[in-house]
Amino acid sequence: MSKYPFKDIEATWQKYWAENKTFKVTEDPAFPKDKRAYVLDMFPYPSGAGLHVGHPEGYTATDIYCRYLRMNGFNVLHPMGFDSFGLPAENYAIKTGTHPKITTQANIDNFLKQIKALGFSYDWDREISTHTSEYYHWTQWIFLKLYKAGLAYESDMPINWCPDCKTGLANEEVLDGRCDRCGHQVERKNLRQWVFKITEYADKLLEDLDTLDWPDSVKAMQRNWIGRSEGANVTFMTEKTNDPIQVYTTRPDTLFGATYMVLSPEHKLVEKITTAEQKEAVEAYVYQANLKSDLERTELAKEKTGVFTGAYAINPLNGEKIPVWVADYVLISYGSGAIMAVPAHDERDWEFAKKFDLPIIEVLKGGNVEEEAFTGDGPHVNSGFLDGMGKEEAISKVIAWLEEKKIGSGAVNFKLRDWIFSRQRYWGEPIPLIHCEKCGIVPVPEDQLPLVLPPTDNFEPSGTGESPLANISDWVNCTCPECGGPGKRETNTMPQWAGSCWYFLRYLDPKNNKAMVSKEAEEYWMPVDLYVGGAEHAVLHLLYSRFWHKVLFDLGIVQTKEPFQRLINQGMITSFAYQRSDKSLVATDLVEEKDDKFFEISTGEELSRVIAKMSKSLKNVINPDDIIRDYGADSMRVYEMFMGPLQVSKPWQTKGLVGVNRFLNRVWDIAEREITDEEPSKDMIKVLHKSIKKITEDTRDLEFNTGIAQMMIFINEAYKLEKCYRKLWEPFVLLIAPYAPHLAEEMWKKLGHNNTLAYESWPQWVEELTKDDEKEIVVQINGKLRCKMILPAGTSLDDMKAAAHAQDRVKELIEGKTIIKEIAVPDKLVNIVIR
Ligand code: ANZ
Ligand code: ZN
Ligand code: ZN
Repeated sequence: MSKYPFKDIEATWQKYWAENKTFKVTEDPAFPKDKRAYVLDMFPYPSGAGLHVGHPEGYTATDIYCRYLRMNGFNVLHPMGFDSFGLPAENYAIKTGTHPKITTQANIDNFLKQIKALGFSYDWDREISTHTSEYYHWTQWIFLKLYKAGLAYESDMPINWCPDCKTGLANEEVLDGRCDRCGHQVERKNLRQWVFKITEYADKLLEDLDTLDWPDSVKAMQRNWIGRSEGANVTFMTEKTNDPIQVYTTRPDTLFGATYMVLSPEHKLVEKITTAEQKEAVEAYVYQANLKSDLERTELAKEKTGVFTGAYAINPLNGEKIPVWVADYVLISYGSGAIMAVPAHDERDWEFAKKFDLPIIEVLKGGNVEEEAFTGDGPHVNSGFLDGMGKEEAISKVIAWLEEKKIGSGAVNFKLRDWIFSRQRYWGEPIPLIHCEKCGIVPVPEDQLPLVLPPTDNFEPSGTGESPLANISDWVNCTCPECGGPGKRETNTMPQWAGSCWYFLRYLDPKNNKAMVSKEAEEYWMPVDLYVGGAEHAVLHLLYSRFWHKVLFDLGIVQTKEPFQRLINQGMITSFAYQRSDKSLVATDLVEEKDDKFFEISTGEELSRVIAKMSKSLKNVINPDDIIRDYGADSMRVYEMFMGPLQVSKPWQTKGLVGVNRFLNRVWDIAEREITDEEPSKDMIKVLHKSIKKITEDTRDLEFNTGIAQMMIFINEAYKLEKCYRKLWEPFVLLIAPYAPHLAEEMWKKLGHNNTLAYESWPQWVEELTKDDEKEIVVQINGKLRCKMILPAGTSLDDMKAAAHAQDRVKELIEGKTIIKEIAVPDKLVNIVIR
């Protein structure tokens, strides 16, 4: 069979689409609101490694959907751009001295070449890159809007700090307590920071999740991250110094079981209440705790540590004197940074009490608190006026009691922390603020934006906790816009999240230099109807962008409360890896396959095949460029969609890719046959209508793998015909077009059309023609007609007999009789012979 000329075909059509701007889209008022669609991909960070196979997965899915929508009369916005500020480019600059602007542009060019080679139907006139001043002009403008709304503040906060890289790190840049760049242990360091009050939006961010068509798992992750809990603040007094210690508890009903208290090592009272004898031990402990990350400190599995302060506090409920400890499992950043410990009913407290031999008092019945903490519900005991009550009742009773006595009150707490927004780095948006000795902090006037990132070859961080921008004194020293006196620019930059918080708005009106987006464009397209991307963005990007959007909404700048109406997470494309019996992995190139078994070449050991992430060390990384070169973009597209449902993770199998390529070759083979206007057989018409129905529904529902399976069924039948029937082929070419657009355009041309098929009408099916024929079957017993039944034409003989036995009349007549013989005639009758 001929290998179809995908190289020529793909190059030709990519050129055609680009030259004719086939996918350029405008805000055409002729399309009513329900015929407009905004379909968005998570834009890539243009890394030096280029595109990996995960990118085309989501991008192909949205592309198929967009092409399908266009053919169904929709005006479709489908843009692409680059998230191009960020750490790797700056690291590379420090290592090689190449300016990040140069590496970033080179990487973008490479990504563009790769993305364009896949034939996606983006409107390239709307391309954006977040590192360009035309773009970050508006990132800075939004920052000022948030600042002026009182949502940005300066604060000295302990943050993750790598002493080796001399920079602050975001939480997501710390892995297992170590620096993601150099592996050095991360410390906590107080640094001056710009912080956003995302916590002011905690309630809205939580409530509006209910309005979104998002995967439940992502919603659950956002809910957990926001972490709303209800409980009470309770004040304990220290015994000698008479200082109030406020604690936050979700279980005020367990107050009678509080046998000790814990202050976080950073708590303000630690120094004050610690006794002279305990001073040295406490100071040493506090110093050690400072070196650990929050994650290390709170991990359940970690051995608990702590020291006694020597001080006592009084339980306000029963007047008992309880010891006050310092322990790092209590975080300063949550609640009030102090807890009442109830070892009988809290796991962490239980472990701590066991280790330090502190009393465990049961206050709810139901478990064995000597063995483990009981966290369930049950009647209260040892609890005075709460005895006998269940959890909920006891909680409200005790809160009422605390409120009456003015020693506590009901309280709501969030896990969500304010968002540390500044970075001590070069390759990011400058924060447009000026420090003036006279006027304080002064925003850069809007008409002076963009505040351009100054060029420099000195990217090395200073080590003082300042960004490299602090070294550029020409830039730092400026005039205060308010008083005209000397001012100093803010030298921290924004984190990578800034640009991606709002990029979907810029696509709507990318060249506007008067506003971030015109009201008309925003009203025309928003919200995003479908957003597809990886699950790793469940909290950070998707939470940050919802926050900015809500602020912009409250300021009247945008008109939708939520940016992304529907979200789909694509599954990860994994790979196979090979495992020895001791579970160690063998690189793919050291393995041979014999009779579906796998062996390590050097030792002959049989290996088991397992699923693993693609990785350089396992030599199982697939490069999209190689696939496109050897099999073509259409094969790559169809294969990635055929691997399985979009949302699940699935292993790459080159065998499967070859199979898809063979399928497209067969399609081409049919297209090369003599085209005829003769009427196809009735059976083929039926196959066609069934296919139109199935492929339409599956494409609409983003169930591309089963849609492709139906195309294969159709091609199996069409392949048996000698000619290419126009009546069958025109609709089929349109059906496959979203999936294999280059091939389809070429076949459309062969059918005599001289225009792109991108805006042809999607084929329609006739319901009648999708139904199987039905036959009336006669059922006889001993040759005598007893009843009739309707079955699909071509029902197998066994199924016909079974259907006959299911008839009530037959059951009745053969009861207690012996069946001698059963005869079935296809599509006609069943005769049961009994005695
Ligand atoms: C007493 C108690 C008894 C608690 C009990 C739980 C069970 P969530 O539900 O996650 O919001 N806590 C409070 N502040 C803390 C801090 N800064 N660091 C570490 N732990 C802290 O957690 C609230 C519970 O976590 C609080 O309720 C408190 O322990 C602890 F049977 O108080 B509880
Ligand atoms: Zn480091
Ligand atoms: Zn001033």
